[in-house]
Amino acid sequence: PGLALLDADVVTCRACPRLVAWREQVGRERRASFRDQEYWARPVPGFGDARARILVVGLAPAAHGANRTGRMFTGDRSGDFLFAAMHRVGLANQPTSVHADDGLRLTGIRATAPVRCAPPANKPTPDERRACAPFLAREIELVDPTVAVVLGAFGWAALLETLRDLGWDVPRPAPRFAHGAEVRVARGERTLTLLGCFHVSPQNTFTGRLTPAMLDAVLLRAQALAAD
Ligand code: DU
Ligand code: SF4
Repeated sequence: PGLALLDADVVTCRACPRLVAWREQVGRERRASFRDQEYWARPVPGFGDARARILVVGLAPAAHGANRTGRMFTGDRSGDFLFAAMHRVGLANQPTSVHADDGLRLTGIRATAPVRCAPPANKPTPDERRACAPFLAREIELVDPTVAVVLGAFGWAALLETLRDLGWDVPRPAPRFAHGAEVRVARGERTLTLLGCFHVSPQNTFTGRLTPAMLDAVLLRAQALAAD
């Protein structure tokens, strides 16, 4: 029930004028290329296991990926790369992710983003990041993961800031993002381990900066930590 309420609040949000305009403009302009489909063009909620031990934190919906399909990481090459890896390590029931009703189910893992609307050039402003942060905070409180796989420096900084706001003992200055970085924070008895990973965007995967083996290794490490 908590997550359903969160999702309802996310998908109706219009707090960022620039992003509301952009997500709807992209939808209008590109709807013709995807004639048979509804273009989502709204904020995108988290997707996957409500009781996930592992939370994947990206950046924001892609204009023609999640902004089109309405499901996080779904419908573009970033999602193809990510969900194929989840399937290889046993966290997803199928390797492909085409549209929001394709039967994909995640077990033990959930995908989300610190900004829920597609931003121009994949670059949200600091104000937009701060406006959207309460949704990530609520998702963390509801799901209560023990591991966060963080795809890229933007998500890394946004997640650490949100965790600090939630009372986790995030060091100052905040730890820097790196592929392979592993940072453990605590709040009372609870711990959360952040694992840094290059983003699954084509600019990283086409160039070999992030290979399937590298992503598999991060997910396997996340599973090992989650099993502790
Ligand atoms: O109604 P539903 O979205 O299929 O979710 C039913 C149930 O399955 C809920 O507890 C979330 C969970 N789930 C999941 O584990 N993995 C998914 O990818 C989607 C839903
Ligand atoms: Fe609302 Fe977040 Fe979208 Fe801004 S980015 S309009 S806060 S859902």
